[in-house]
Amino acid sequence: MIKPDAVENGYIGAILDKITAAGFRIVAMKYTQLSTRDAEIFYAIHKERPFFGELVEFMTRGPIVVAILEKDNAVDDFRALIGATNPEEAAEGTIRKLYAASIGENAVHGSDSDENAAIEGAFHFSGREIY
Ligand code: FUP
Repeated sequence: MIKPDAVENGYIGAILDKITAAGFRIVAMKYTQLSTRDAEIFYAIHKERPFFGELVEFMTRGPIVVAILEKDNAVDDFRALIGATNPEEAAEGTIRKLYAASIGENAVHGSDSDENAAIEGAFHFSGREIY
């Protein structure tokens, strides 16, 4: 996901450029906005965390870009491309270092395992939208 902060700041094109330049193939993509219920379900794993309310508020405040990406070793390589959750700790040249302002508003989301990638892909897309 390209999150609301990055969309508001006009970084959709720059972020997609870095993603495709790094060798990822886009197999599904859409511009959409999460409802409160969508965000609560997507981030259910963080339900008990103190930042959950702010996270849901942030993720629903404007449109986002969602995509399914394909590549060998995609989960690890994408997490390397986006950098640490906290942009202050993200390596130079990573998407979060370049385009994110804070840990709460950190520009992009990447799945943390193949299993969660499949779950998250199915959350956003029907089979007919995946190419
Ligand atoms: P990541 O896998 O890097 O997206 O990070 P997490 O799954 O740990 O966190 C998901 C989202 O929760 C982050 F993108 C932003 C939010 N978060 C906070 O706002 N504060 C924190 O301390 C940790 C996460």
